[in-house]
Amino acid sequence: MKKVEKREPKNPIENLLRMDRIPHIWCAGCGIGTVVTSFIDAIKKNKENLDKLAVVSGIGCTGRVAGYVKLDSFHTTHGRAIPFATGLKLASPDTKVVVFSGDGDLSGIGGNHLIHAARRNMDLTVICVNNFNYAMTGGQVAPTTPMTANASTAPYGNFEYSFSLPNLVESAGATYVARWTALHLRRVTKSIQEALSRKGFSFIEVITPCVTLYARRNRLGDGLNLLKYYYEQAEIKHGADTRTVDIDYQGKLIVGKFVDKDKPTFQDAMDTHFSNVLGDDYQLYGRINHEKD
Ligand SMILES: Cc1ncc(C[n+]2csc(CCOP(=O)(O)OP(=O)(O)O)c2C)c(N)n1
Ligand code: SF4
Ligand SMILES: [Mg+2]
Repeated sequence: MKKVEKREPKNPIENLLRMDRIPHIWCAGCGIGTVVTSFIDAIKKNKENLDKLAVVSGIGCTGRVAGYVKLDSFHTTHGRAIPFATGLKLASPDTKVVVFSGDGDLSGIGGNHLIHAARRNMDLTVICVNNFNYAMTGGQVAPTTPMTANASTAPYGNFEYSFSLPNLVESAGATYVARWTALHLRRVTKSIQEALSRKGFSFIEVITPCVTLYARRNRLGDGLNLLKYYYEQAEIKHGADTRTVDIDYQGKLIVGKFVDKDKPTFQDAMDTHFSNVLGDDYQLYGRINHEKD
């Protein structure tokens, strides 16, 4: 019988990918894979305990991430990644829960969940791939599509005001907010490392090429052209006021770490409140009484 030789991993992140699901569905030149590489790099650099890390995605091209990473992962329904992740966090308080999803999934159909998780300072890390459209379903206009940009449902250009996601989540209560592009891979990695080390609602927006729909429809060229645009137009401004970081069509991209502060999480606030009200009758969330001190 022919001896089957053990194959050496060809890619340094292969051991954290479900290789039986590869080839993936993403188009050549799509930026989602590069964000996945940054994420895996971050969990390796942080030496995260993989038994205590979970990834939750919604539906969309980005939503496929949960199916490709070899971690405890859940591919939920459209717009419901955050409520699923919230439930998971409450059921397993010592698990770090990462939501990895698209701009449409998180801020369109899932927008209400996004703002309420931020308001509660739920202890989650959210990685939002913003490609300015609903890519998976044919490039429809999204709450993030810049004014005047073309989309399949806006053939004469978008006339709606768009969300500035950093401003939205900061106003709602997020304690860590950063924005990068898919060109800033090491910065994305560092932000994910930081977010995983913080408690509270962390939000990292990554502006990412969608070559097949957004770029083609707007005649912006291929993935390389988009990276060139990011290179020329991105300006790093750490601590920038999130009211000043709106994105105009093909305009400047203000990127950086905008918010990094401490505030009790949902579970900490609940513990403090009920301990004050109920005293020793209250059992700390996820712990037994003698762990209180
Ligand atoms: C309840 C429901 N409504 C609509 C859809 C169709 N749908 C699937 S993905 C998607 C948009 C995804 O956009 P985004 O989150 O930006 O992800 P992308 O594909 O751009 O990465 C839509 C509208 C769905 N699957 N379920
Ligand atoms: S349609 Fe756009 S976002 Fe989806 S895989 Fe292709 S390039 Fe990426
Ligand atoms: Mg999208």
